[in-house]
Amino acid sequence: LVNKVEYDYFQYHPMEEISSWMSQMAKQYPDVVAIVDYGKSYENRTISLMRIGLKSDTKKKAIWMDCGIHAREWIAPAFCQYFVRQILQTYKTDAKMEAMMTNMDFYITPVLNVDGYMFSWKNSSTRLWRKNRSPGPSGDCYGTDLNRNFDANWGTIGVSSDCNSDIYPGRGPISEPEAQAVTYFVGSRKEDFLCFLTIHSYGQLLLIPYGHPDFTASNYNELMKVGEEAAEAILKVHGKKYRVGTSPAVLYPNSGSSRDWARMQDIPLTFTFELRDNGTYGFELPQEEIQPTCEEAYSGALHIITYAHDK
Ligand code: ING
Ligand code: ZN
Repeated sequence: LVNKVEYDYFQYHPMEEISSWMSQMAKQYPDVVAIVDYGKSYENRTISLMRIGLKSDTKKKAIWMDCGIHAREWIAPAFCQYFVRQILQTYKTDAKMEAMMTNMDFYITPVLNVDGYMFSWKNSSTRLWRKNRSPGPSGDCYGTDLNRNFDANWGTIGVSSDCNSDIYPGRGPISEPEAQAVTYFVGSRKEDFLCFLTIHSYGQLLLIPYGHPDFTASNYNELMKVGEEAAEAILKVHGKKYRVGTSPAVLYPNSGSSRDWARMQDIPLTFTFELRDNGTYGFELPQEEIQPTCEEAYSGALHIITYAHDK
């Protein structure tokens, strides 16, 4: 008999452990959690999401959340796992969560950029890898920035044509299998999605569309309002300030992001979360900060999701 050790949500986990955690959760909650394999990475690894929801007689709406589109942002996969645990822990006693899990399915990808995430775990010299692992056109450079590769004003701003750059957008829109996986999965049921949340670090920001300064979301005011309310909810948990706005207003412009693509598909509430910190540790956020970061981000995400559900 093997002693069942509790999963530690407040440590960073390598890909193998996250994958077995996913299967474990599906086993533990067979009526609520299903694993859906929806793509293959460049290096032919499976890209999986967790579909979480309660049975319902009526057609369900959906929430999208992906973590780990950028390899080095380790706090993001940790957050997706925490989020899954929280919703599974609360729905039995919390009527609101039970209603949301009845009316909606949560589609959660704990690690989207599987190859890059594993590469960032390889050794200390690869720890800060950001992109996927596909070779560039010249053969001696690797990786496309998956958050520049989506079909949303692709290649127009905030990118570099140098394939050694961290913001190389790829050979063309959705040239990368990881971006294709999201595009085809979400695109095939885009009417269902109320909300699209993509989780990054760092900077403590809630970013709304669009990354290109020439375009404004038709529901810009709504996105700002819901974002500001989410930032207030975050502030209340541990006093951390998150700024809200479009990428060009808050930091710098960009193109080809998954958030912008999702908004262009008419998914109304699309946000990029930039979790802790503000640059003290950056991508190498100490493990002591996993718990407070997850707690505050959960509160912010839940505000947006609740708004989407009740609307
Ligand atoms: N930031 C995102 C990136 O793809 C972003 C989102 C875009 C932030 C533009 C600000 C401006 O660059 C990270 N940290 O990956
Ligand atoms: Zn990122």
